[in-house]
Amino acid sequence: MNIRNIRWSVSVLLLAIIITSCNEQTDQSNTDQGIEEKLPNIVIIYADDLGYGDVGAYGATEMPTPNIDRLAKEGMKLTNGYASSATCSPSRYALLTGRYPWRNERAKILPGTAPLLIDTSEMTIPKMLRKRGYHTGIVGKWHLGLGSGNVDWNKPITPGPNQVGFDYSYIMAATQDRVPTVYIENGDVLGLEADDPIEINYKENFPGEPTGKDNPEMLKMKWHHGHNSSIVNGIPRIGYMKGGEKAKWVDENMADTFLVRAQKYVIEHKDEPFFLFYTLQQPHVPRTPHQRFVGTSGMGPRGDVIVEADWCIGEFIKTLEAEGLLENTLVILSSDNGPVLNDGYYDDAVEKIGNHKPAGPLRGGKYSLFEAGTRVPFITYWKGKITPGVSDAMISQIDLLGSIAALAGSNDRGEDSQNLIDVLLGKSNNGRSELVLEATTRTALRKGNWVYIPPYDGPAKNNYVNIELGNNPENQLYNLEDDLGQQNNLAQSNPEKLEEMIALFAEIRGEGSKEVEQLELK
Ligand code: NG6
Ligand code: CA
Repeated sequence: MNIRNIRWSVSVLLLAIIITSCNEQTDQSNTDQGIEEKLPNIVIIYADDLGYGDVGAYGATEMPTPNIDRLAKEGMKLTNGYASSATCSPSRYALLTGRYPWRNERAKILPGTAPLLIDTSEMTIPKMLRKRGYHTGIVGKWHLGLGSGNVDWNKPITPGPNQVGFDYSYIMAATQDRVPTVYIENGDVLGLEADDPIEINYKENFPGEPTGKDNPEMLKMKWHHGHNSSIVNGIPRIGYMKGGEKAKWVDENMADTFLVRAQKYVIEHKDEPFFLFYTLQQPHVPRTPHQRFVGTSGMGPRGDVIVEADWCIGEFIKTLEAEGLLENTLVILSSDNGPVLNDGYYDDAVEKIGNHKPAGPLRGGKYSLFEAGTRVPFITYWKGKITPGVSDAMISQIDLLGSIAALAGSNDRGEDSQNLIDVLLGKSNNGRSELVLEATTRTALRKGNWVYIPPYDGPAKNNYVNIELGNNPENQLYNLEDDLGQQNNLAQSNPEKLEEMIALFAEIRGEGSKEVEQLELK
């Protein structure tokens, strides 16, 4: 072969390689487009402190929740669905990252000034979906920290939701009972005026500013424990705030404000696959139903805001329907932790509870390692796609990343996230075989129907909130199959099972299996 022939052969080879790789690219983009056309929208509706027994579909009889009940009846009702922790920030962290919250020692209830809890390099549901061509948004409660320490609320706030995968964010920074009491859209405080800057401090008050502790005459809602710092709209909060008068939210309008933004988001993004994390603030304290919901539950503000939340969910679903999106949208509804009645304000939650059982048949509540701390309503709905049913498969919110990734054709996974998309879609009853449960700094293990709670020295009960925490200096072992209410500790009578659970717990939890409770009680 002479030199010309060699050159010619090399050219042909190169051309062939180029053509092949072009074809591959074309194929690739065709495939992507092909998938994208069919990719369903995904909406996660996430309530705050809604208990397992707080909705009709899970047994509530004393208060109407027709819209949530309809989703459960026409979709999948999961009876063994868990939040990843018995409080908010860790549950939200785990939901978005697919990673157990106890792997991140900062994943605890955060003050309004906490830096961003999610590392910007971590995989998250919105990040994963964005790579698949989704538009991603969050409307509602955030409570995952903002900035990198010492946030200046008067400048663009970053990093935040927009730096961990959300294209659009309309949030409250922390909780309704924590300052700053303002809405933040894509990092900017809305309605802020330059001559009235916001200052926030969680340690000390600003000179001359009234507080819930010193100025009870200014309060329209009284504090019971904690919640005695700055007063906003007659409600005493956690943390001190000065300035930002025009930017402050109106508590009674919050549900409507978030609903309208969530609806607007859907309408604006209906022509592309979208992911919306719609994070309701109810029924967390302070419970401030809009006037039109006052008295609708007969149970005081806590019941009224559940009725209000249910209404919001109904209106939101109507928007999906009106936009012709119901057949192409997977809706997942759940709660960040279990229920609490008195969580720091006198608001009749205890007095007017009547026969209602927020935890249903479960023991404990918010903050508790018993079942009601983390087992929550968990419903999936997709018109025409999910055959209505009830599933007792065990699933955790940490599995949403892996499951949604599978649905969207992504290989991204969270560290602890399992692909349980078939469970969510009602095609399989094979859930997790085991799950680590968390409440504040404590963890326990569920495997099959067995729950093992290691010895913890902390108080058996939080007397402020009147909830059993699950602490006991002895090992606890329960069989949920015939003891859903965790009344019979079988640790003594079933040493073999106990040993097996202790060994598995130590294997999964490592050193953390020996951590002791450091309960934060204010
Ligand atoms: C607690 C608050 C409680 C609530 C909770 C966070 C006190 C005494 N209690 O510290 O009212 O705000 O934090 O709830 O301050 S969560 O659902 O966001 O985790
Ligand atoms: Ca919560």
